[in-house]
Amino acid sequence: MSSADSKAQKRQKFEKVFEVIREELLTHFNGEGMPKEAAEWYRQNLDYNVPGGKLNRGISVVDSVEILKGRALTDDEYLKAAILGWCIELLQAFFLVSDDIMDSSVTRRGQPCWFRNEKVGLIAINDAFMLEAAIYWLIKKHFRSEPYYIDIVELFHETTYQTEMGQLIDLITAPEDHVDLSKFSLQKHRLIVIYKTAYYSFYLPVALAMHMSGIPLASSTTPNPYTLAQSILIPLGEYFQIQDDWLDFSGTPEQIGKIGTDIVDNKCSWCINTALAVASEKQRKVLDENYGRKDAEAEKRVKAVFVEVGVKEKFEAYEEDAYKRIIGLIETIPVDGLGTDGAVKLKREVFKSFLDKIYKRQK
Ligand code: GPP
Ligand code: MG
Ligand code: MG
Ligand code: MG
Repeated sequence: MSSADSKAQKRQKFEKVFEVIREELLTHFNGEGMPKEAAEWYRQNLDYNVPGGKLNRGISVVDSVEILKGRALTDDEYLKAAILGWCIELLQAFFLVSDDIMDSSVTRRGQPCWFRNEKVGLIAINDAFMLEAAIYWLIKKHFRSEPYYIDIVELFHETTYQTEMGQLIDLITAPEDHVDLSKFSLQKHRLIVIYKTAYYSFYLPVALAMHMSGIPLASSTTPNPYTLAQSILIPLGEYFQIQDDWLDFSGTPEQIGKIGTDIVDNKCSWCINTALAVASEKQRKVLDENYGRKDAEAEKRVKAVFVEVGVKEKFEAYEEDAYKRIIGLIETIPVDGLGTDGAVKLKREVFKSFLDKIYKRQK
């Protein structure tokens, strides 16, 4: 069996669990006496917004539990890991439905953004809240009697808060009516992306897998395994969001499933920061006059400067360097793993497999 086949099978198996959680959520919803048309709405909200992405975050929970346990999972263990994986996908859906309204985006995963559907509009805000609420309902149903129940609930809450802090600074660094490129910097960019993306996309899946595998949060192991995991996963998340910024500029809508909006939205993205660092006076003037304007011609002029200053070459060099640097961080874990109080070893492979999922990604 080729690795592409096994990847597709893995995805299919994971997708089957979505059917399970969707039916659980709808059965409960109906049990509350909700009208049929409301149940139909909720089902469409779930189907439209939750399962259609790359599923890297969700599947990484399952992969990480398998690596940590060092064996194939029992059916019950698989189901539990996959449910936590789907809880991250629900969190992601909650963020994306909201983010697309805030970024005035047009498409997502190759279809109109949820709020762009005629019948939906701002009901999308409540739909996003329901996607979030579903997480805690599912965790309670499936994990209430586990010793790590409160740890994972707190982890979801804290990670959500961090992501909202990141979204706040992303938004206020990109005012719609006032372009001032002198306020951007790679330092500011770094803070934004660590908070808006890295915690929920990279630390959360691995930390959930660590809890499920029995690694205690208050571990006497030095370094603390959760702190060590974070020291690798936050740089990994930063690299991922720099890829996202790069693809926003360079990817076609067919390729990335969304129309890039960063230039028009005046975003403090990696591309503009990289261009600003090397632009000539003349190029800088073009950027000042055209960045963040709701105008397709202005956007084209900005893109032309990005090409001229070699943002592509700089991204490729960044990607190689990031990969090597993250491998170096992974190698701070002892070859045979970091022993923990839970007797489960934190292994390099957890991080390597996550890195391999995103290295040189094209979407
Ligand atoms: C990615 O930003 C960050 C998020 C999707 C987090 C949103 C957080 C909220 C609290 C709503 P992005 O706008 O670059 O993502 P994309 O390019 O996919 O629109
Ligand atoms: Mg955004
Ligand atoms: Mg966005
Ligand atoms: Mg983006």
